[in-house]
Parts: sequence; structure tokens; C-alpha cells
Amino acid sequence: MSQSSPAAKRRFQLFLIKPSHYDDEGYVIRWWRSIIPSNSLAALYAIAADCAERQVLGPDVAIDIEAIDETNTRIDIAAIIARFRRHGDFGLVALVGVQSNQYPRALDIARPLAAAGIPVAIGGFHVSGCLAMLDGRAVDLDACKDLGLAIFAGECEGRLDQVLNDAAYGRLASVYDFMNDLPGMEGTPAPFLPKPYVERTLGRSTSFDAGRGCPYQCSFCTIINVQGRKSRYRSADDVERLVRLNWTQGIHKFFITDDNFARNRNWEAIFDRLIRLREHDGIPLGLMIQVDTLCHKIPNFVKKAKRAGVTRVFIGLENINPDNLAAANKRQNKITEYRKMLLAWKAEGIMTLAGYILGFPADTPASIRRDIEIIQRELPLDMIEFFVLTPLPGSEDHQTLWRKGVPLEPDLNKYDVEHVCAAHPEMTKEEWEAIYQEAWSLYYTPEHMKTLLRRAVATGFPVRSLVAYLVQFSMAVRVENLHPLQIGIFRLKHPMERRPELPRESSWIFWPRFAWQSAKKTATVAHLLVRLALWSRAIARDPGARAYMDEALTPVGEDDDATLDLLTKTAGASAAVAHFKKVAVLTSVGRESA
Ligand code: B12
Ligand code: SF4
Repeated sequence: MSQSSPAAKRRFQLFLIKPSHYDDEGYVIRWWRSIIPSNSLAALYAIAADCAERQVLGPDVAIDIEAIDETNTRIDIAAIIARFRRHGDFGLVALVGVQSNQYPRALDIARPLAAAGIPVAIGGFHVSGCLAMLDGRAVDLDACKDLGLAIFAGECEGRLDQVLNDAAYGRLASVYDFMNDLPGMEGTPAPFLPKPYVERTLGRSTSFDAGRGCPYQCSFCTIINVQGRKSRYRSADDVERLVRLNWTQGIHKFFITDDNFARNRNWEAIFDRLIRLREHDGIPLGLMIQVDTLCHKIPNFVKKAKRAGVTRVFIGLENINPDNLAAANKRQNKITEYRKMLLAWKAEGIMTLAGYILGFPADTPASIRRDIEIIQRELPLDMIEFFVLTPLPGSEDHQTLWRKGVPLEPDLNKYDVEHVCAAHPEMTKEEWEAIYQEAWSLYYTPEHMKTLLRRAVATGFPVRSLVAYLVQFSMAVRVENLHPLQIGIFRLKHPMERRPELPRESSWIFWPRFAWQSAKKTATVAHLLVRLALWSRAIARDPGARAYMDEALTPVGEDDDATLDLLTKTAGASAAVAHFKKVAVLTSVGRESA
């Protein structure tokens, strides 16, 4: 895609590549259609397009930008090299938004390019997290230096001009480190991808980050060490501009990727503007946001979210055991507030999805089974996503273990929060892996899926939308052996895309097996779809469906702390309730004496 004057004398080739990673059999995870465009890729694309428009390489140089998301597009290394050759190797390959689990794949993509003398730079959470928390060489950063790749740590708003110029003049530095200088976001180019790229996904939605930074200090989190704890945000004008731009392409659904939009200090102005775009200008916005468990306490937050077009909300619930939450320094999560918060979203007919981490110190297979059962019965939660507690490079947990020299999983490809990468005090690696797999089938039983459908009908959430989520979340691990956040429509594979350390399989074995597996997966998914459709129809036809009530949907009551297993059975629950009551008494005494 050309971004500036076609009459320019030289054309700088800028390839933005978002690498995928390898599955357990060593094949690149790639789909016919991925679910949603990558926000990191869209962010880099918009910043690069702005550089092209401003002619940062001079008036005689055009910048041709090509964006490749490997989760939906096969990377043709030979074609990239040929294109560079046609342009006298004038350009840059940028490996974009590379996470730790994508780092080995990113290096495999870089290797032949670097060997062909093409300038390559790498950025994203792995290199930024490592430079923020470690010694500048761990974990495996030396590999970049050996290959001659430029490492970019930090955010590139306002800095890409420099990198492009350095590449154009053949003077790329080995490290660009902006970790101590996080840029403001107001007025900077907002994430955007042209329609042809969006069409390689389901094509109906895209994403943007309205802000970065989170004030909390969870010890497993990499985000605070990369993006900081201070809230930085886009202005309402920035958000309106990007919404309108996407609307010209027919896109009106957005995933706002802020890890905690409730702590974006500009949330209200942004919601107000989105409300105006929706209610006054008729843009049919549909939004998904990520929030914390105390968001319902912010005056107007939930109500304005509804009016702005929020239909789904992701909540970092993480665990229902207060001892575990304390161990991870996630003290802001109060189990006494979980039901209030979830019911507040339910009252607005908004779907709730919760992240739930398995493998905190007090977890055992038995306690996890019990906790899932409590969640199903007592929390009005729709979808749950399980993650394996992982010391991600860039987190405080990883830094502590690394400093102590504790042995950790050496293969970075496994740091995808689905694999066990460290030891646990109570579970063996095998037990931990097994309970992670089991957790999905424990939550998404046919019985519980029917309950979720009943709750949706009773609370006015569109059942069709819930059915799509139930298919994605209940089938991903069972059918694809992948987390629901990694899946797409129709898995594609190629024998050439296997990890170089593993043997190349014969086409005679590979393709028949691929065809058989694809047919089997399609049949399994179709079978579930039919069952869900039949259940939904039966529930919708039930005259009592709208009046359905169960323990989870029951409004929060005075005696919850005596009757709910959530507040009596988990370790630390009674202490948490006692603490909550003490604070309530003290604050009411304070109010009375004031
Ligand atoms: C949105 C998101 C998703 C979305 C992605 C879809 C979408 N629309 O983007 C979904 C929900 C699908 C998802 C899935 C996963 N995610 Co995610 N995700 C995020 C999240 C919340 C935001 C990413 C983002 O857009 N950031 C904003 C961009 C602009 O920041 P950035 O990528 O760092 O890029 C900036 C700089 O790094 C730099 N830069 C980046 N690349 C380059 C390259 C060059 C050359 C240069 C010069 C500069 C540069 O410039 C950019 C602009 O300033 C992050 C957390 C976070 N706050 O970033 C987690 C995060 C990236 N995800 C993470 C993980 C683990 C995953 C999964 C593996 C989980 C799973 N098992 O399913 C999958 C992998 C899917 C995939 N194929 O990528 C981890 C990665 C941890 C790590 N340290 O490696 C993070 C950090 C969250 C966490 N738990 O800590 N994710
Ligand atoms: S609330 Fe989320 S983003 Fe904030 S520190 Fe905790 S895990 Fe990180």
C-alpha cells in the first residue's frame, strides 16, 4: 500500500509484521480469518502512515507500507526479499508488538531477512519488558544482537521518524531505549488499518487503545512495567476522529484495549463523546471494554458505558480466594464486591467475561474444582477465561525468580499463559497442566451453558451473541488446544511453517492428516452449534423464561456473608468479610461524627 507521492524518486519499503507463534506441534498458528485486527499493528500502521504523509524521509522519498498479521496471512520471505532487491534494499522490516511467546517465531522470521542484508527492527512487550526489568541481555535479547536486529523498547509515538531515518541512512542503532520516557497520547495518530487488512479478520470490528497505564501493582503484571502506572490517554477529539474514520469503512464495533478503562482518567469525556456519536449522529457503536472489579463504584461509569454502546465487558477477576489475591498483590479485588459489580452490568443487559488465573499459591486441583462450582452457582458471570499463572518476562514475579536464579521454562514460545512455566508449591507440573485443561470443561458443561442462556433471556442479553461466545470459549481448548483469545475461523497450516528445530513432515502424511483433522473439528463445532440452537429455542419458548431467577441473579442481600459459599468456603473469605464489615463500621462512625 503506497502512502506518499507516486512521483517520488526513491521508494522506502516498510514492512510491518506482527508475528504469530507456534502450537504444541510446532506449526505457526494461522487462520483463514482471525477474529479482530491486531491493535499493535494498527498502532504502528497509523504512526507510519503519518510519517509518510509528513515526508519524514524528504520530499523525494515515498514510503510504501505493507502490514502483515501472521495470524491471518502467510509470510512469504522470498517475496519480501525480492521486493527489497527491486528497491536497492532501501527500507525496513519492523517486527511489531512481539510478545514473549512470539519472540522465537519473530527471530525465525528475522533470520533469513537479516542474512539477506535487510534492516530489521523488533519492538513490543518482550523486548520492552526485558529492558525495563532485567539486565538488557536476558531473556534471550542477545539473539537480536547476534542477528544484527535493532531492538526498540518503549512506545514509538514521536520516535518512528528517527528509526526510519536511521534505516534509510544505514545507521540503525542496536538498541533504542525509551522506557524512561513514555510519550503522551493526546493528538498522536490513533490505531487504524485500511479495510483490505480488516477484511482478513471477521471484518466487523477493530480496536484502539484509548489510554495506557494502570495504577495497581499486581505482581504478575507486565503492563505496569512497560506502559507505566500513570494514566495517559487520548482526547475525546482523537477518539471521535478514529471512530468516524472507521465508520467511513463501515466499521462501527470496537474493542477498547485499555487494560483498565475504568482507570483511564479521561473515561468520562470519551464516553460522553461516544454517546453523542451514537445517540445524535446515529453511528451504531458496539464496544467491548476491560475494567477492574471496583468499576461499578465510579459514579455514572456503568450507565454511561451502556449509553456509549458497551455490550461486553472483560473483568480481571483473577481469583475468588482472597489469600491468592493478596499473594499477587491484587488487593483491589474484593470478593465482597464481585456480585454487586456483576449484577450492575447484568442490570444493563451487558455481557460479562472474566479472566481467571489458575496456579496461585493456595490453588490445588481440588480447590480449583470447588471454586469453579461456586462461581457457576453464585456469580452472575457469563463467560470465563482461564489462564495459567505465568512469570512473564517484564513482570515483578519474573524479575524475582530471575534474580534468585530459580529455573524457569527455557522455551519462550510457551510463555503464552496457557503453559506451565514455573514450579508450584502444591501441584506438580502435570497436575497443574491437567487442571488447566479440565477447568474449561468444568465451567462449560451443557448444564451450565443452558443456565447461561436462561440468564441471558431473563436479563435481556441477545442470545445469538451469547451462543457465538459459548462456541468460541467452550471449544477452543477442546478442539484446537488453544486459548479462545488465540483462535479464528478455520485453522490453516503449512508443512514449511514448522519450527526449524523440528523435522519437516512429509506432504503425504501432513495433508491427509490436516484434511481429516479439519473435517473432525468442523463436525464437532457444528454439533455444538445445533445443540445450542435447540436449547436457545426451547428456553425462548418457555413462558416463564423472562422471570427466571437463581442464586447468582438474586440481588445482593444482608445475609450473603453467612449463606454464600463464595464468602465462607474459600481460604481467607471469612477474614475478608470481617475486614469489610470493620471498614463499613469505621466509615459509618466517621460519617456520623463528621
Ligand atoms: C489487545 C490485546 C490483545 C487482543 C489482540 C487483538 C487486538 N485487537 O489487538 C487479544 C485479546 C486477542 C489478545 C490476545 C493475546 N494476548 Co494480548 N494483549 C492485548 C493488550 C491488552 C493490548 C495490546 C496493545 O494493543 N497495546 C498497545 C500497543 C500500541 O502497544 P505495543 O504493542 O507495546 O506497541 C507499542 C510499542 O511497543 C512500540 N512497538 C511495538 N512494536 C514495535 C516495532 C518496532 C520496530 C518499533 C520501532 C516500535 C514498536 O510501538 C507501539 C506504539 O507505541 C496487551 C496489554 C497491553 N497493555 O499492551 C495484551 C498482551 C500484549 N497480551 C498478552 C498475551 C499473553 C496474549 C495471548 C498470548 C493470550 C492468549 N493465550 O490467548 C494472546 C495472543 C494473541 C496474538 N496472536 O497476539 C500479553 C503479552 C505478555 C508478554 N509480556 O509477552 C499482554 C502484555 C497482556 C499480559 N497478560 O501481560 N491480546
Ligand atoms: S489491574 Fe490489570 S493492568 Fe492493572 S496492574 Fe493489575 S493486572 Fe496489571
